[in-house]
Amino acid sequence: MSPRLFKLTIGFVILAFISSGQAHGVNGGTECAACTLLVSLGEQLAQLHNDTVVDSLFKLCDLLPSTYDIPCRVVVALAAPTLIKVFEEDVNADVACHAIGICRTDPGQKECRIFQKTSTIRRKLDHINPIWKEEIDKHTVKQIRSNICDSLPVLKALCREIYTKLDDHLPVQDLDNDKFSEIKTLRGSYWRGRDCNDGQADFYPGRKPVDDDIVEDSNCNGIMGVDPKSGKSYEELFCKGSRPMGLAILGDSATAHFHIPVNWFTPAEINKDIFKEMPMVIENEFDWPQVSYSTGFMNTSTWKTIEGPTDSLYLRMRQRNLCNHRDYQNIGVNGATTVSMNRTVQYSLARDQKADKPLVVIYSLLGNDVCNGHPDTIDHMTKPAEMKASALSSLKYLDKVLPNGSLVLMTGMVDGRILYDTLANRFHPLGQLNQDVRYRDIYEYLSCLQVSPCNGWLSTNETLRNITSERARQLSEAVKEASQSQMFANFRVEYIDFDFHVVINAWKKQGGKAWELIEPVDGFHPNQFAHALTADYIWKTLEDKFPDEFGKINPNNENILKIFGDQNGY
Ligand SMILES: *[C@@H]1O[C@H](CO)[C@@H](O)[C@H](O)[C@H]1NC(C)=O
Ligand SMILES: *[C@@H]1O[C@H](CO)[C@@H](O)[C@H](O)[C@H]1NC(C)=O
Ligand SMILES: *[C@@H]1O[C@H](CO)[C@@H](O)[C@H](O)[C@H]1NC(C)=O
Ligand SMILES: *[C@@H]1O[C@H](CO)[C@@H](O)[C@H](O)[C@H]1NC(C)=O
Ligand SMILES: *[C@@H]1O[C@H](CO)[C@@H](O)[C@H](O)[C@H]1NC(C)=O
Ligand SMILES: *[C@@H]1O[C@H](CO)[C@@H](O)[C@H](O)[C@H]1NC(C)=O
Ligand SMILES: [Ca+2]
Ligand SMILES: [Ca+2]
Ligand SMILES: [Ca+2]
Repeated sequence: MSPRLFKLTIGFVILAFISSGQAHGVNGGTECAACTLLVSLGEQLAQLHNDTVVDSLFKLCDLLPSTYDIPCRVVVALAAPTLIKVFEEDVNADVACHAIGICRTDPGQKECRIFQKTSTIRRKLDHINPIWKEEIDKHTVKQIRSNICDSLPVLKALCREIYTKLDDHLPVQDLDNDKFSEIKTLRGSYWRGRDCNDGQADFYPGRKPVDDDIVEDSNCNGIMGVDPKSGKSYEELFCKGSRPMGLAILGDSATAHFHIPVNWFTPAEINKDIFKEMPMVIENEFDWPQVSYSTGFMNTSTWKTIEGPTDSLYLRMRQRNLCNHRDYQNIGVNGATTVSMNRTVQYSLARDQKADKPLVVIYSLLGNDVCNGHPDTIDHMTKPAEMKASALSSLKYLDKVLPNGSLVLMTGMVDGRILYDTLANRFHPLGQLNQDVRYRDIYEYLSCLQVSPCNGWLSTNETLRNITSERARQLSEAVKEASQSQMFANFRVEYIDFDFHVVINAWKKQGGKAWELIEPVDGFHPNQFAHALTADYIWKTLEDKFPDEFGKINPNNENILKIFGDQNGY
């Protein structure tokens, strides 16, 4: 049984949340976590529906969208003989994944387990169901050993796209190479304003209008043509004096809005419908920038696997001036640090210093500089001097690409102690059915496998959590120093603290509880409700501190609305 099969199919989930680019752990690491998660899900489904584990897993595969059901069945078929053997007895997912060989105990490592030794779950004991027998026989004989990307045609296409083109965080489909796309996913219009002409590289959101957009809409804001009364172009009439500005954010998974649908991991809620959105979720790297606090613009009622209000900095800027329509870019990358921002991520920002409108750039790296999965986690945290130098390098780069009159806003890091404090003793979705897995258990398990997204904060060791927060505070200070260390020719730079307690307090005032603001599956990211509140918090901070930076409310908004309606949408 090839562990890579797991990694590429359902294991995507775990892989993405363990932040890209990090070590893959010990004792089977990521693949082991994915296997245990999946088998445990099968076990719980078996319990709910009086079924066997293998039957449940096959049925689960049948619920997946067509691209994934075949690889899923291959994986299950390969694992089935072992699973049937171990589930003839009362064992649990840990034991099963050890038996399959995906989880192991490497020399010098301690054994990692989520569950108690023996299962207390009551379900049918496994045996070979004749319905699956043929499929199981076929695959055990065949033994797929070659690279999964080459072995299944469906995955071949997917692998190519995801692994080669997405590495640079640019849209996968972009015919004119202007860094804007006509499609939604794969870093398309869910991430950056939709390209209104993908055959012309000088037509894209955010540029100053070509020939005042008399005949064509070159900046994709839906405003074009000539006012018959005055003979002036509408761009000149409605936008020219209004100080239009775009919004871009450089950041991490909190920026991109990482979200794993909780109903995928809630056995009682599993049905065909909730998996329909899986292709979209995977093509977006498990991120939801289209409803995020920075660049969100869509209503979550579009999907079944996310809920909560949408509010964003982009929407606020657009509301202030409709000329800003579609001028947004979300450059959030899961796992990004200050160092990777300077080395790679920032280069995917699209802005032409001469041809484009000024930009408000948010630079916000909330945690990965102190978060890693290493056992000696402190040694692997970014050092303050390194933080300052990288942040400063990024600012110098921005000075080469941002149009004059831009604004750069840098945020500090969050204090992640809030995570452990609010979640540790609560049940994780995986443990809700049998009340047997708490967040504390998940955190320890991921630490044990050395694949934790953040050993420092997701730790039972309070001293370590405190040390991590102290480092985060020093790193925030380093960013602040970088922001104040010199003047830049083309923008003003400002620093603000990112105080998540303000968001929590706003939520509590509405009668909510802190844990309700955290992503339930990963126990690590802010969720949709938190995003909407964050938009309000950051926007108010900006308006309060820099009241003159965003121009006045455009007095022509109503005229634009009247003549151009939804401005060609998104
Ligand atoms: C589970 O199914 C078996 C036969 O497949 C049946 O004998 C048993 O009564 C069922 N148990 C429940 C609780 O429905
Ligand atoms: C989102 O859609 C729901 C139902 O379609 C509607 O009630 C709600 O007002 C919408 N919210 C926004 C912000 O448009
Ligand atoms: C930032 O990135 C550039 C380009 O890769 C590199 O030359 C520079 O040394 C980096 N700065 C720091 C502080 O690492
Ligand atoms: C951790 O920090 C908190 C808040 O500053 C403090 O109350 C607590 O005593 C500290 N705990 C340890 C173990 O250092
Ligand atoms: C907690 O973490 C600190 C800092 O890494 C370490 O010195 C200490 O030994 C740890 N305590 C326990 C009980 O593991
Ligand atoms: C940017 O604009 C300001 C004021 O509009 C001007 O003083 C400054 O020289 C400009 N900077 C550059 C690099 O063009
Ligand atoms: Ca394009
Ligand atoms: Ca274009
Ligand atoms: Ca236009």
